[in-house]
Amino acid sequence: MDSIKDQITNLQILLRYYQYQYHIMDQSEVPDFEYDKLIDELRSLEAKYPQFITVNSPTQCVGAPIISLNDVKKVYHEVPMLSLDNVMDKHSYLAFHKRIENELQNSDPITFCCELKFDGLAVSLLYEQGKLVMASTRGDGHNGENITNNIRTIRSIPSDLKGVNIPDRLEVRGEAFMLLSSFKKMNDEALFSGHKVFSNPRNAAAGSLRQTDPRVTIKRQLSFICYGLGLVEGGKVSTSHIECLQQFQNWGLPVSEYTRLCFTTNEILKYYHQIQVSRPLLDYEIDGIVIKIDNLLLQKQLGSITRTPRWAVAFKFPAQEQITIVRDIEFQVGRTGVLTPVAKLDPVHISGVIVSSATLHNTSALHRLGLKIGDSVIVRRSGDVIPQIISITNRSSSGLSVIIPTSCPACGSVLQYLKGKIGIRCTNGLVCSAQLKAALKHFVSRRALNVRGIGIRIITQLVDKKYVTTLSDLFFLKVNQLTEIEHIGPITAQKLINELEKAKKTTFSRFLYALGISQIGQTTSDNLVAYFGTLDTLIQANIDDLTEVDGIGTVVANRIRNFLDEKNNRQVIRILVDDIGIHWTPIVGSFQKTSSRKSLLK
Ligand code: D41
Repeated sequence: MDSIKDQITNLQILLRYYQYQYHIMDQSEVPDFEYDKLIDELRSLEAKYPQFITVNSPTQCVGAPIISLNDVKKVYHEVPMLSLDNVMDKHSYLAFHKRIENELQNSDPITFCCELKFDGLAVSLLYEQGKLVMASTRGDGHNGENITNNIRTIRSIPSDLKGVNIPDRLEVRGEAFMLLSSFKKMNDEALFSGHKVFSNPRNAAAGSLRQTDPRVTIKRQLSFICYGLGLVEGGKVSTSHIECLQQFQNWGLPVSEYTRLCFTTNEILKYYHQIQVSRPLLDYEIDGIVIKIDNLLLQKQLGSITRTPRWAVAFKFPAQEQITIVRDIEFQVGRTGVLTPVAKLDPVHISGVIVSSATLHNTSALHRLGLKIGDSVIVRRSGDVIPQIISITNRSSSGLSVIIPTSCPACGSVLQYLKGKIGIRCTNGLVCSAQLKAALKHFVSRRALNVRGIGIRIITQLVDKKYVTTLSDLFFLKVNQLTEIEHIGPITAQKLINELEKAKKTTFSRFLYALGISQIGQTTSDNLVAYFGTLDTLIQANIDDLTEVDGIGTVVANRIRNFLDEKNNRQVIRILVDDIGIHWTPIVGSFQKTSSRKSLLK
């Protein structure tokens, strides 16, 4: 009997520690599914041996323990903020559905409202006479923290509701989260200035909401989506969930455009699969869908068990994270010469794909994590992006330190240490074979010159055989050189040459983007083209002219100027345009250098 008690106590201690790491320190040491597994284990042990349940067992409080880093004010939730039960597969979902049908004993078919499950933080907004008076976190479901000042920095949350029939007191519940694009931007900036880098958007959103200085939060750009009601006094809302959401929208509150009504299990499963397919296209993280009974009266009839309503369930997507072991660390040289550490892993399956390598942001991330070869790590794969190492779960006692290269692993040249030691860079430019390969890959890519049939496999061999030493060499390739590449016969070789010929007709913006100037993406290229109109005008532009262009600051302006001032780059551009004949239809109606954008705006 003692060992059961120990087992329960150990699980309680471990889970409390994980909760603390997650909710207070904004770090996760275990993947979510591992945490869920442990809490389920504890729950079933406590169900069998209720004498060992303690009031502060992690199973007895939802979410964050009521301790916090700062002395923040507590807020009591008159209507408790419940959490959601999870199902992980179709079988368990169907069991939930059947149970509901049985319990309601309703002859009419039940309507369900299906929504996305945003991966952020549950927040409650209190409006009095249509004015936002309080915003709070969920905390343990009964007591949360007052985060009104930070919530006021979220642009999509109105401080005044508009429209008619607004109850005197209205509590709206929803999820605060960070867009993936904002997350990336924030982390890039943090890396540059040596600030804390967050491992995922959820932790970043949590960190932002817990900021004591709202001026920091405002820079973090959080988003919000409403998904439910809390308190309603002095007024009425609809008795249908989807109509409530519609009402929220009419009052100016943000709701998701993906919410749908479903009438059968087949429709619900179809929704689940459709959302799973769209998931990589979204600019935010979701970890599943939420299925709710639409009728609020039926919801009431079913009620809740301690922490979760009986009328709703979260149907989660399969885990995107796994634990594995780091076997080696290699350094890859990117297009701009920056070295990225790549961990070679014991292969693991993550959502249908075998993952055997993962990147770290940069060399400083390696130091920050203190990663050693032999350590166990959490690897995350989301969408089509390269898998990433999120954190270390277990440090190997005999772990080998990573040897940071002192010369470029591709060309052997001396390395430069970047500002704030955030990274290391090979400054050999296109003379470095790794940078040349990456530059060529970008040059021919779909959004650049779109040369079909040429990918990294062919590029690697062409560079290794020294048939291509600059971007322009691609266009001088002969059939007999191409046939020396594996799997290329004379017919394919001729086809590739034809494709290269076709690619010579392009647009100015594609050409500019294809050059691979650091920080010049498609949008910036479009803006540069719209502003300068011709290559000659752009080449002559000074820093002041460049900073007039939408989205270009002094850093990017200097990058462009440095690129254009480099003798080799000027020569490659000249060869590409004058000798090879890359051309585009001239742009009409651009702003041109003489007409300043600022004066146009006046
Ligand atoms: O998008 C979400 N994360 C989401 C969370 C959602 N779409 N709906 C939710 N509905 C509820 C109930 C049914 C309890 C009102 C939720 C949550 N709860 C929730 N999220 C975190 C705690 C509770």
